[in-house]
Amino acid sequence: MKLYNTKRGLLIESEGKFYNAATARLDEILGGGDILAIAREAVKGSPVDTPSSEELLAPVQNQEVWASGVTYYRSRNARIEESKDSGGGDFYDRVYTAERPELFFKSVGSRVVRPGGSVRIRKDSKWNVPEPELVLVINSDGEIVGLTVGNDMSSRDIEGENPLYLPQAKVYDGSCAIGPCILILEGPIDKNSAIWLEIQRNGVAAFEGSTTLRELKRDPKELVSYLYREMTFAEGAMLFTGTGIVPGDDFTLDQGDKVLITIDGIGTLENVIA
Ligand code: DO4
Ligand code: MG
Repeated sequence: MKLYNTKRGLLIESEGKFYNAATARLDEILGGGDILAIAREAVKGSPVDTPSSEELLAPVQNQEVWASGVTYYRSRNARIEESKDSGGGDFYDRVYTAERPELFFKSVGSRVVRPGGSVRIRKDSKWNVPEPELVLVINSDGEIVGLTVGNDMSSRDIEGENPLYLPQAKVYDGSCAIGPCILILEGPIDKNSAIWLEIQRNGVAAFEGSTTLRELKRDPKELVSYLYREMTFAEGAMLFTGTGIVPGDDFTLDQGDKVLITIDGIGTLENVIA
């Protein structure tokens, strides 16, 4: 079952049909509710109209959005390459092999871009990529109760100039998109799931790549345990798990590019570069 946040409120999708969720707020569901029980109850009702793409909102309310970094070998290598002139590369190898993961703050819920909305490139950056990532939906008890798709927009030139510039490379208006829905977990995460990235320019594929969750070096539960180690999240949290797909060093995003990120079993997050 999947949960959609829409202009009509929360909807549950089951076997292609949509149902109203009795509890209207994700904050309540992730802050002490039982997402699976709420979904099971919802599908006992009568089906409602399928939401149009214009009705979709990002499946996040007051949750903080955090991100993990350098959790795939491809990400380690790309960062080492982009920071070779600043001497920052060693940091990335060290965090890739360290016990403690890299975690950074990405967005407040209100800044997250909706599915179909526009993500942005910073005006003071010349080298930009989308980062297609599995996003963990975590309740206030630190349990992973769902999965969604995220785009961790990143300015590679700013990040490569100095590792201390990471927050500026990663956190700005329009840098974080999540959606289209939350896959409600009813069992373990399927490590065979693939993540696909397609970037279209003028309607033609300018970049295509894929990876699978088998390439993710860290256990999602381990990432969550570090995030929740010294912080409470009364309304739950969202945690990006890192990117395993980075376009070649000669690629940068352009205005008007369309970014499509698909994760098996969840769906496709589509955004245009403003
Ligand atoms: O360390 C820099 C950011 C890493 C990141 O966002 C990723 O690996 O996905
Ligand atoms: Mg990332």
